[in-house]
Amino acid sequence: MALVTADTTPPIATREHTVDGFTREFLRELNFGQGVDLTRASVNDKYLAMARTVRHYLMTRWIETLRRQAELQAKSVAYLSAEFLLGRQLDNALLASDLQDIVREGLANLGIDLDELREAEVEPGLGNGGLGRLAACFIDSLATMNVPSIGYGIRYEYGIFQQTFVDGRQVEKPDDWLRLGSPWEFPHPEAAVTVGFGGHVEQYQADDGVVRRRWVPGWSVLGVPYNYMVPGYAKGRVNTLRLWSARATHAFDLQIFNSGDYAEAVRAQTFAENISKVLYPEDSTPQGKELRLQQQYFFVACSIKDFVDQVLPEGYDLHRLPERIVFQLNDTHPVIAVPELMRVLVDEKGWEWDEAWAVTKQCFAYTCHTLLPEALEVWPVELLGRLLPRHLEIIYRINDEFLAELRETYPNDELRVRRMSIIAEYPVRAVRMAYLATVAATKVNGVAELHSQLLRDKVLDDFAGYWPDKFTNVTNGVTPRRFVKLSNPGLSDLVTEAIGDGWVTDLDQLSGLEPLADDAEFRRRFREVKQANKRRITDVLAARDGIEVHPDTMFDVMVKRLHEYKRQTLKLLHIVSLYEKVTTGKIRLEDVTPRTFAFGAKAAPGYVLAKQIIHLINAVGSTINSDPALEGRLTVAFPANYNVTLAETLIPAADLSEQISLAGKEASGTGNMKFMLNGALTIGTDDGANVEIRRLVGDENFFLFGLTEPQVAELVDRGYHPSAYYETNEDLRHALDLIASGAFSGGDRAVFEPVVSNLLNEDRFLALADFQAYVDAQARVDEAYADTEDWTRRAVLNVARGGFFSSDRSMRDYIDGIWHTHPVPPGS
Ligand code: HBZ
Repeated sequence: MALVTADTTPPIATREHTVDGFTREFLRELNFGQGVDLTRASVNDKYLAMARTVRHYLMTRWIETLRRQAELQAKSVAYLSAEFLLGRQLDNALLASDLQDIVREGLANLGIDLDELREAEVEPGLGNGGLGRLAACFIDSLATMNVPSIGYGIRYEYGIFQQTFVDGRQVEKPDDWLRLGSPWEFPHPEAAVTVGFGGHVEQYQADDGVVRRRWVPGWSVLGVPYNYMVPGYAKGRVNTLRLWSARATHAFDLQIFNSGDYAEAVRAQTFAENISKVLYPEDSTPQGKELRLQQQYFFVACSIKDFVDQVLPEGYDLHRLPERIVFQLNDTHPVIAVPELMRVLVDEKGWEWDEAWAVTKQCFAYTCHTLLPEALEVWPVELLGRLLPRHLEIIYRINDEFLAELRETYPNDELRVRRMSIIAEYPVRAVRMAYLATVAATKVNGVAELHSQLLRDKVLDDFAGYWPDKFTNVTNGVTPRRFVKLSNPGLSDLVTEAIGDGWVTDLDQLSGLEPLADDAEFRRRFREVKQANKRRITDVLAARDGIEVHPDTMFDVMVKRLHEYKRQTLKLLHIVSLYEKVTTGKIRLEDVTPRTFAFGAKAAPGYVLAKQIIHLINAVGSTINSDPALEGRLTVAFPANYNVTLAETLIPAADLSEQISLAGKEASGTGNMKFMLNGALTIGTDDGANVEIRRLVGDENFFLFGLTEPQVAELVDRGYHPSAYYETNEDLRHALDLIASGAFSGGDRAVFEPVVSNLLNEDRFLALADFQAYVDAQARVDEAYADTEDWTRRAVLNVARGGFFSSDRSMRDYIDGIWHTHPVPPGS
């Protein structure tokens, strides 16, 4: 990007920060941008015009940020992520530009309700879950903290699928999020870059007489950058998120056009554009795999080229690259960036291998987000070699040199050397992307203390033994702007009234609330806020899903992707057991704490068992919800299509946060942090960041249950037999029998047989083993909830002690321990 220097800086147009100023700009956008007048404008017209007006107000800061960065060339972070689960943009932009009141008033003067326009925004769902949302929180924090950074990812034309329920079963619909236009993006087709695929590698004699190798791609595509503003809170930087969209290259078209086959040329275009067409909601279909690797290479190749050719000043000495950039790899999805940078340096710039490797290995850091062996990416050599032949060669060489180095350290341990090979030999020869990332990175981090420990001790233990200093932890965090300030205005105002507004950018200040936990008046107002949030979600669920819930019940919420390891079935078994006991008169309805059991969960479309579990939750829900005796006492609410927007109203209404994964399986969790910061108490296992939540909030304010990770390991070693729990636990048996009897499927015993038999015979994640402990913990929840004042006190303490979980703190940890970058405010 060519940017002018300070001396020749032309003035940047500024906007008048007043109601009149806004109104003028808005009407101008409506008339000249949308081509309509106010009387004929649709809601979408008004939304688009308003969004464009609001972004104008951020423009000065954005341009200024870019100008300063071009001038100073400060070290930056490039956050490489295949997913950015942004959520709606408008509220965040209003907050960042301090326009909330002005816009509301300006629109109201024109007879327009801001809230109606807010509802018109379709959220960009460019991510699956925690990993993608984390990336969005991190770029928010980096901008707010004035850290020079750029996010690089993919502009999927279709984001995470829209979930609907048909007779209780999940049915996926394409997420056509761009249909009504996207006012937040800035396309730059003129800055498109070309990315090659396939072809072969050839040897040639370079001008200096040296024999070199180079890649001759078989086909190529264009990557068109779309820039998004990432506005920091208050007066911070406006950083950039650059998402790449794939187009056919002209050369590609032309070749086929020249052959006279028009239809083929159009097909080729579609073929190229397929690359950024859709976000993979899973990774289980083999024919989908190749496209996924194409996506991965596409966006990292575009990003590296962009950084080297466009962001760096002309003539920049790439030997100094590590002084200027660190590429943070968000899981293994962008790891192909490592051989790509090597290829650029060695093949394109003509560097010696050693020289290139020395620089490359200073430029990357790697974050791992999983512990599940099946989630660790491996790419068959056959596929990688076909799509990226030169990269495969480079990976082989990296591996050869790495193994040679290992053999020097472990001359008598060939087994260990082979275990650590980047290339797996079984079941097919394949590249282990996590190993490649670990070999190349300066640092490897897990996302919560326990996770990082287990990475060191189990998943990457050989590597941790070899490079003990490479491994570190950065516990995840969430942005308090979106997940408290914006999503919970009632709580925000109460907190600000009590301790001032410094907490929004310094979340540790929440500790100032601690004494107020003992203040009856503060507790009363805190409860009032929670109650108002419950009424708000009650209205949303009625309007959005036709679900009726009762705001005066305990809101017990479990929202996350549907996975066996997360154990939605455990919560379901508790509900079924309660239902069974109430309907058979074993317990009296009056003795049951009135609860709303809320679920939100999407299942990967190919994950059969997960989809059956969704069906079962809906079936149990419809039975319970249609029993008039239970009205207002027990309700199951499972709104379809849980997404960031729904999270923003559901989480602030929660009393109880369900974080019940099998210990040792959830890397961190970030929903758990959002609930805590919104004053919910957690029922949870000793897993992921729950461990740190419990330590901070105190044992007495956390409902812990279940096996610990070492106990799980031991039980599995001994041989786990779920049916033994069924046989010895009467409540569990009754619950499972009730499901198996067809009570929730109109008498049809076959429908949920696979779920029941999986639990009885397999139960990979030990739900039955933890059932009784979970039920006991729920009894402690009931008892605690009965004491309203004390419950509120604990809820306040959750907020007061949650400051650690700000993504600003996570960013501080990355900066200090991994990136070594420095803040640069836009106007400094
Ligand atoms: O990343 C999640 C972890 O499960 C969760 O514990 C953690 O808090 C969060 C942030 O660190 N992992 C994911 O969300 N993973 C994915 O979404 C994913 C997407 C595509 C894949 C593999 C995983 O190919």
